[in-house]
Amino acid sequence: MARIDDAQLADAIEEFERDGATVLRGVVDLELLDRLGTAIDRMMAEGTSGHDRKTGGGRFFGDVYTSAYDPEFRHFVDTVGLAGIAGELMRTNAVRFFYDQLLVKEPGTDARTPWHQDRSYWPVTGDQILTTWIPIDAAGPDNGVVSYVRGSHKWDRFFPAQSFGSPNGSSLADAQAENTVYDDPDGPGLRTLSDVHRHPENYSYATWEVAPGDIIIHHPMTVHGAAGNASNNRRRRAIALRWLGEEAYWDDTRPHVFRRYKDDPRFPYPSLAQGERMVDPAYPLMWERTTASA
Ligand SMILES: O=C(O)CCC(=O)C(=O)O
Repeated sequence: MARIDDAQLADAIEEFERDGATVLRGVVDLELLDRLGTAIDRMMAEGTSGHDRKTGGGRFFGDVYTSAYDPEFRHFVDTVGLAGIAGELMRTNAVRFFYDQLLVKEPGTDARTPWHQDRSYWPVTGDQILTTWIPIDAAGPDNGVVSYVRGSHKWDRFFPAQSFGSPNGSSLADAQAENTVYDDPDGPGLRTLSDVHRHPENYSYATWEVAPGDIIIHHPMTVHGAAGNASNNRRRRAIALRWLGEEAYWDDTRPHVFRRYKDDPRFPYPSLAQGERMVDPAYPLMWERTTASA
């Protein structure tokens, strides 16, 4: 497990449970991050994988499940040592790796990450699902760090998935012009994605300046989003690693982003029945609580 002292961990658990997001400083090895950064740059230069978009003056590049086919990404997932931290924050006894997502916002891109909840996109229910968002470059509000609506993981609301790839998801102006992005089925009112978007003053946000080595952690129901990268020269490369605890259950009743991988042998897909725990070779076990860590 990455090095973290007991006081730092206790503070992080308290903030995570109260706000739905927290930050940990200096927990990722910098050489490992450099190595990942080189792999990302190679992948972006090759242009043979990932999803590439040029929006505004800069590039928005991303990929999902990169670790399934690129050994450098797999090496990062296997050695970064964050599964134990995820286990402590989820208060679970076993942690499985769910998947990774690469999100690069180059200087000048106006590609906004719309406000959303992650669980809407996933075939999972349960409380023990967690994301570690790992910046490879220093990130802050000017180059598109992610912001979290404090306490939104406890709203008891479920917002259907919206397309990030459609034009109306690509910039704040587009989203405002085409309000389908933020049309909540519950209609107008407090605690909806559209209200967060239109009336940011109604909410409190957790937003951090982060440096390489830091990680941001968030709950699957926390409403979050990010601006484009408005800087001239500050890249924003980040990788999100998603983790599953014991209380995470397969839920194939709704549309979700993984269906597209079902018949593609390059990607893991589970053989789980509706409602089963996410215990499957597609989600390798990465950490188990021992008596010493209990
Ligand atoms: O990096 C971003 O812009 C968005 C990240 C995100 O939404 C996530 O990791 O769940």
